[in-house]
Amino acid sequence: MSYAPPVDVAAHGSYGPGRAEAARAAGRPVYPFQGRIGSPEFPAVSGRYHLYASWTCPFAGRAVAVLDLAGLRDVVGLSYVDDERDGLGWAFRERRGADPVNGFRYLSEAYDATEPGYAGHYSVPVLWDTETRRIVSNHSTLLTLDLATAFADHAEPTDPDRLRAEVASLTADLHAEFPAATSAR
Ligand SMILES: N[C@@H](CCC(=O)N[C@@H](CS)C(=O)NCC(=O)O)C(=O)O
Repeated sequence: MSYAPPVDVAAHGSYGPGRAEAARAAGRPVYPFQGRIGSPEFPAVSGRYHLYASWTCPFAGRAVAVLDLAGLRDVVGLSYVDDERDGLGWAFRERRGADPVNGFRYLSEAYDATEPGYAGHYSVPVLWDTETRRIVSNHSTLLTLDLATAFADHAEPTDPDRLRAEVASLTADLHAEFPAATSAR
């Protein structure tokens, strides 16, 4: 496993809106990969798919929350890109760990593997198919919906009390961390 080099904005610039704008200018969806789990191309098979997420992205966080709530941690893989990026986009570094599936150093490699020469936006979350070695979806709404519904045969039965202690502990930590935000209640 290898890591991307440190963020280098001086060399690569910032990750700006340019790639998303290029997609729009080309009349292409900004989130163009929209395969559906449960379709003939992407059947809901345990162990076949991997979610690339980011600690910093609320859309990715929502997909990760669904993995937990649906009891899919052993069904769909999960790893995280680094929290920061330069003009080369999301990357795998020591802070959040290497890419355990493909050994990519940059998430752009997943996009290029799916569509050589891909000129659009490099976003997270990304749902990757380990069998066809391509992105199923980078459309957060659709992929999150599929995670919530398509693996029903594999999901743990929902137990509303299962996460209650963890939620209480996290809530207590958040109140301690942000007393001003919660004291008005
Ligand atoms: N609306 C998007 C949400 C995904 C998104 O906006 N991801 C952001 C992070 S929250 C991203 O990866 N942006 C590229 C970047 O900042 O490098 C979707 O439907 O997938």
